[in-house]
Amino acid sequence: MTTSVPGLPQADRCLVVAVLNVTPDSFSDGGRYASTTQAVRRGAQLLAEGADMVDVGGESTRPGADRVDAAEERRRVVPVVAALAADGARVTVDTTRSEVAAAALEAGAAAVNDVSGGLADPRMLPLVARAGVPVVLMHWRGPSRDMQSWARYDDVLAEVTDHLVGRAEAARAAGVAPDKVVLDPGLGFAKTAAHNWALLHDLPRLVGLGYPVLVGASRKSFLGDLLAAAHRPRPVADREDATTAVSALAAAAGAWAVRVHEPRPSADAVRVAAAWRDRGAVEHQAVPGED
Ligand code: PMM
Repeated sequence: MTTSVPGLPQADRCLVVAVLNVTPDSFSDGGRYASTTQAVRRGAQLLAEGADMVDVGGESTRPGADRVDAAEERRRVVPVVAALAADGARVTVDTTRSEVAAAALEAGAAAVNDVSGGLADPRMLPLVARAGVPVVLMHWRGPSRDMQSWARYDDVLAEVTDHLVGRAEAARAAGVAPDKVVLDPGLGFAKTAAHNWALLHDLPRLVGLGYPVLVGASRKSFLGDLLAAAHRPRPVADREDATTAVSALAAAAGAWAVRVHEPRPSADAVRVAAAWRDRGAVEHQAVPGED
């Protein structure tokens, strides 16, 4: 059984959320989709390539990134959300600011993806509760500028799990419906490669909490480190196959969704995982004359 979240696409498999960063400086696609027209075109392409949802962000969260001001973030995100939502796309907004989230919801976003899990802005969870939309709560220890200095844990799974359960309780206390809470271990956010791998290894335990779980591993530096050659990390653009492998394994471990930059290979991977689980019973269409 695959968990489903009201108001978001339903499928009997892990969903694919495609990243659309409308920023000049995100770590893997920064600067490529900085204009509204380019970003909307890319969003349509992401959906055509198998994304179930598009996650639009206007502020880079790469390690070391400085913050943009709220008006600029809104200016980047809102027209893109509005255009994609008007075309029927399911759009989430990747922001830690309630005023940006409110404007994006007004423009047609279906959910909020808050990498701070509601900690950065005390108005975020009440806003989400009032709007009645789902929210992704990610494990977070502070702003991106110096987050890697907080990558210290005695027991990373226990600490991340306790933190996320606390954030889910905070969301429920603010009035968010329990079935609209999605949890995310926050790979790469105040975490070393070893922390990320430990969390992925124990993903079934996070899934076992009973909340839908989103996994965002796409192109992150722990994959570059894993595939390093001659002490050089694998370049960002060449981490796609590893990202696809994580998508397949995360789906097999029960993730509700994976957040990726290139949806096509992950869309295939999550279908393979579902067919494996269900002995080929889902989404398999026999084509006469083909094996
Ligand atoms: N990672 C990034 C940004 N937003 N949101 C969620 N829920 N989970 C993540 O892992 C996550 C995120 C950073 O990656 P990007 O700069 O490529 O978007």
